[in-house]
Amino acid sequence: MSVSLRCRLSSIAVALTIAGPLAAAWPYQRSLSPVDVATGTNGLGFGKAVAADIRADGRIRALYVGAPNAKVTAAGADHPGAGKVYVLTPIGGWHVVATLTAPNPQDGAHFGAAVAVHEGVVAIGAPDYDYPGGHVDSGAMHVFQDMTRDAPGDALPVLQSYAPGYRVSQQDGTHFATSVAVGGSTLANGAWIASGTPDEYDGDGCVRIDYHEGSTHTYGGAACGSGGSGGKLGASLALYSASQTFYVLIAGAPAIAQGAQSLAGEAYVYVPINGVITKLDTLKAQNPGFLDAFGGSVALDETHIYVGGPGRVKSGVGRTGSVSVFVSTGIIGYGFDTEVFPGNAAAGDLCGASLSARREADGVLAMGCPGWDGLVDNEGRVLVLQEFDFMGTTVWSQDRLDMADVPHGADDLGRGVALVGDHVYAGAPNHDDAVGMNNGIVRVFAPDRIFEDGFD
Ligand SMILES: [Ca+2]
Ligand SMILES: [Ca+2]
Ligand SMILES: [Ca+2]
Repeated sequence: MSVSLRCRLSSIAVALTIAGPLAAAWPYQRSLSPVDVATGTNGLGFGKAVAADIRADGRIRALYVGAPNAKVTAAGADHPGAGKVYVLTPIGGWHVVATLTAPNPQDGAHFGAAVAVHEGVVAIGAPDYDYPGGHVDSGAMHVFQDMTRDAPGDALPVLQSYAPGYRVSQQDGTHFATSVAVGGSTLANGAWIASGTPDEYDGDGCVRIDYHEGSTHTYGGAACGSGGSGGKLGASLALYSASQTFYVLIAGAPAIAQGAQSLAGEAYVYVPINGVITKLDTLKAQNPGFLDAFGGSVALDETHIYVGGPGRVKSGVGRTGSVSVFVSTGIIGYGFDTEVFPGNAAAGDLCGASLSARREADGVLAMGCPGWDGLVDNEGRVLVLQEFDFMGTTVWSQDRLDMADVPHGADDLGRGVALVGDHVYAGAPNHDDAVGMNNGIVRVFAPDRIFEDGFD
């Protein structure tokens, strides 16, 4: 015991002193692409949303990658912008194992603009779906399940539509399912599925949650922004549950004003009380300012809540974006802990446009900065932030993902991101491929050996 503890401390110390909190790099490993893209296709947007299904032992089962601008051909008719979600698995070598579409694809519905998955339960938003009768951009959510996830061995994922999870809005322009989140367990054992509708009630916004078990569901209620706030509640969501009766749901309202500062944003913590979604706490940035967009993204782990503010201003630099960290304060509620700004940053980096926390290891987080200018403007990047409790002081190290000499352009890398164990899957939806422009790609990164040891 004492030996392993000493090893762990020494590896952290080595990481801090040799690599330094800003200098460590996670080398590029590989790229993941869609396979069925026809010549002449442009603007697919593969990688705008990235979600990972993680096994109990920490291995990735499948990666779900949204391509919301994809054309879908069904019954002999083309539907531009109907959208797809590609299911990729490492089982048998990384490959596309399934392509999900809406059962009735619709032009411009943008299925795959939002994707969430947990224990084989997959929620997919199509926020620009038009409900029949001319309800433009009311939005829809589709749910699928991985039927072979619990089969013996490493069976390939087989996805099937889960009809009881299908939801629509019938109100024009609400953009229901702009965000989605899944928590709990399998559909057999009980799963929570949440959705955000930021343009409901003229942009006050709402979030909703349902509990699904087998073919039945229990509505857990809606929470909406205060009247006239225009806060766009539900623009982002994160959900955690280990119980059939309890969850923690985080929702961003990035357009709400703070005093005279418009579009400053805030985020809320919801829990069920007597089965009904109830606001527990309100999270705000320190010294909120105009255009912070605090709450543009949210994530959580065992003891932290993370709120991205892609418009937050780094002192002396400009609007780099940041992530604000909140920690549990006793029995209920969360308090501000610290705000992490990107190192070597510039205005327009959009850091915090996406976040992905490592659930099983407190204080490890990937932060997407899709507006970062490297060799090329707006090539984008991702930083991996890691909390160290070192000699009684909390330190957040920042590792960057290193493309090395891999050719790339203004790819928007980090628009979507998933952190799984010691791998980062970063969506770059504006990547140009051999077929056309802005079809997108997912880049995979993993740390070198010394940093992997530091995570133990
Ligand atoms: Ca539409
Ligand atoms: Ca930029
Ligand atoms: Ca491009």
